[in-house]
Amino acid sequence: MLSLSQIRKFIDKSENPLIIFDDDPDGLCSFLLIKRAFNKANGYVLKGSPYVTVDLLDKIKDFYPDLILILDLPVLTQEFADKINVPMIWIDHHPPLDIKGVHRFNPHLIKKTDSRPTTYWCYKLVKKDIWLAAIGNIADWHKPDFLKEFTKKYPGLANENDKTEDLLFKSELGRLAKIFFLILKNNTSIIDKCISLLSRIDSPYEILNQETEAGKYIYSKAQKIWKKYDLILLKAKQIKPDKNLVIFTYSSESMSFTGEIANELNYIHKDKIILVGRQKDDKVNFSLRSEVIKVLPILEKSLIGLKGSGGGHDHACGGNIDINDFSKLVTNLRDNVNKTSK
Ligand SMILES: [Mn+2]
Repeated sequence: MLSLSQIRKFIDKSENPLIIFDDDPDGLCSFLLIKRAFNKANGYVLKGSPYVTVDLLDKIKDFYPDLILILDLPVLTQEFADKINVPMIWIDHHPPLDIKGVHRFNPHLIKKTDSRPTTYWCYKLVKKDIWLAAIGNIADWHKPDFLKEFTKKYPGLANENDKTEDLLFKSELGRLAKIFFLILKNNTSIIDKCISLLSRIDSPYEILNQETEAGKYIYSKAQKIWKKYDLILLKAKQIKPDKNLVIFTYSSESMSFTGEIANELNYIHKDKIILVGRQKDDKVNFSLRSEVIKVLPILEKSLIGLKGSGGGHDHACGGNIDINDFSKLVTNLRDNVNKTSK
């Protein structure tokens, strides 16, 4: 595994790095930290898929990178790595995959239980823009050890003694995390514009209080999605638990909110297992959450024999499944949860 100072040297030496990152606040903040600190790098947000595959090769060629960084993406295929002939660095905090030809940085490789977000490590790498670091960490459900320093520098945005979930759902810092989440649900040209504005913006107050043109633009693009999001959230909040499971499904062509809705339901139903599914065509994309039980191994077991796949973290994971197998998945989850909690 590379050290952070080795990664720094790679980026210093590079003239045209390309950063491929996940389309969530952790991915976005990780990218912004590096982009702003080194004052170089093109960014490519990987929308709607956690997989870095050969499908990306054509797009990558357009950037002529001499270094590729992959941030906060859980899966990279060996076939993809084999086709890349510039140095490649993969900074991530999902269960690590052993792919040849890529330099990895992953906290799991040092300590199995360490899954601090990608933004956490990118902040250690650059040591500046603590506000972006705080947003990425909180959005990924992690209260970072530098929160006190953040609250001193940016008063009024968070209370350092609050619990992680209260920071996420009740603080201004949490509102920023939501804004970052929402802007990434826009179309690519709007996302690109938001990213370029975020690469130069000076403070979080610009966005929250809409103090500048850039801040206003970013806020308005979040606001537009916020309304659609709240309609779905309202329905989700009305769902009553069925024993230890809370299951909510909705159908939407354009936008996936399953992860975020699942987080919000988890905040309301703290002792339950949350399953949120979005139907699209003949598939259901879903997110699974629980604080009380490790849902990732349960999901893996429950998917056996079904037309679907999944992955993620122990307490927050997700996947997709053929619509005809969805009810079977629910049954399997219920059975496996009961077996585990006995
Ligand atoms: Mn992450």
